[in-house]
Amino acid sequence: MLTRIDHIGIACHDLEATVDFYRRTYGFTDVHIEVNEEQGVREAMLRINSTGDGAASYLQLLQPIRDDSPVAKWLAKNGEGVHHIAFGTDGDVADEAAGIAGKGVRVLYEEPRRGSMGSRINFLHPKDCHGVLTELVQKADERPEG
Ligand code: V0V
Ligand code: CO
Repeated sequence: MLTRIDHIGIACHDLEATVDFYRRTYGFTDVHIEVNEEQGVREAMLRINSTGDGAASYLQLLQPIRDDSPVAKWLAKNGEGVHHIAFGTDGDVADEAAGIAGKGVRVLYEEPRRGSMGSRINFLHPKDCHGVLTELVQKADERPEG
């Protein structure tokens, strides 16, 4: 089941400057930065709630590290802005993706790939989702029971 908005992905030209904007303007100071070579990005996850209920949500700021990466291509066409939304699963992301594929929506990867902070991710094609690139996320600590 999809149980939350895990994150909103935002494409930017300058990761440090954009992180600084969110820090100064809203006070989001819990920042995790990593490089994802496969996805062609350097990204910052800004935790935006700390209610302690385990249902954290994030902004994901994305700066391309290669000109041929999906985010570089998108930035060249659209400029900075919202690039994708990501739903969090409460179980295995592969099962979730298979269920959605069965409804006729294109899932981009045959197997889940590595996402931020040890998560497993997959994407749904924006043309099958009313123009929204949609990501499915299974957090590192959300392994299915058993
Ligand atoms: C492209 N299109 C989009 C879009 N990207 N529409 C909405 N939102 C987006 N982000 C539209 C585009 O305007 C075109 O529409 C059409 O899709 C084909 O686009 P294209 O520019 O020719 O690009 P493609 O087809 O080469 O690639 C598009 C896809 C690509 C979605 C297949 O971006 C992709 O593989 N994305 C998944 C990986 C990704 O985005 N990684 C970065 C985040 P018209 O003009 O034909 O109407 S990594 C991440 O989130 C991580 C690590 C994490 O969360 O942990
Ligand atoms: Co993402």
